[in-house]
Amino acid sequence: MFTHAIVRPPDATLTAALTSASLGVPDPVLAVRQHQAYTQALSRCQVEVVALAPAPEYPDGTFVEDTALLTPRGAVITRPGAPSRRGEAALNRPLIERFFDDVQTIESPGTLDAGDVMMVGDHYYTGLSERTNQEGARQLSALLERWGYGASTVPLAHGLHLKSSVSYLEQGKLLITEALAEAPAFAGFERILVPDEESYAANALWVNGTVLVAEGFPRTHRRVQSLGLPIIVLSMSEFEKVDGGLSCLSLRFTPARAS
Ligand code: CIR
Repeated sequence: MFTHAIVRPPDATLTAALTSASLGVPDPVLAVRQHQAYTQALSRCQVEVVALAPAPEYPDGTFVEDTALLTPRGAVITRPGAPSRRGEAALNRPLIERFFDDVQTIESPGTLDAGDVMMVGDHYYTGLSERTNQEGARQLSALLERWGYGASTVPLAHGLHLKSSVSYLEQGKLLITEALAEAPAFAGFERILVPDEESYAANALWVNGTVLVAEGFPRTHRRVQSLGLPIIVLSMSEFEKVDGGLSCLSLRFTPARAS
């Protein structure tokens, strides 16, 4: 369960965000509306939402997930793989320090986007991607193991981040693309397949028993609902244009402070 979420609303500079998609330029006004619906959905899931101020110097700044990994035992400030995003991690750090006593940092030459990190109970899977290198994953594993967690890596051949292709829905269930479904790391899970033509829908977000899903992917919606999980469908068109998904837009956590 999570009690809090950190978000940062998008602003006009979203049009300059990094992208590999060919879906056109995002409309920042519509993106702000979609983000408002997203924050309302988090609130409906019993999460207290804390909003960072917009950061026009960082066009990708709304994708706060990549800048930190927040665990029940401590926080890790990442070193994002895209040079244009590196300053976001330091920018977000002071807010994270308000909620965590133990705050660690990924150091150069390590790179890590937390969109590559999937929490499954006490174990963390880290995707090795264009953004997250071996050294970043090694540093993260060492920190997690110090906190008593398990850690392992998953080589990625497709998608921006690990969680572009797989989402943990709790109770041993993974929502996963056909391309990643046979990865040995995930052999022990119940795998709910996302059809190829709906692959964007693999980035869903379990929040306190409800699953946030992107609009326009009915087959995936039915598969999640058939697990007995309620869904909230959200319009994500403007974020999809810049490779962003539901998980990217927030950091979910429960504060870990002694007092
Ligand atoms: C980027 O390329 O970094 C952003 N345009 C999208 C980041 C998406 N983040 C995520 O999946 N966690």
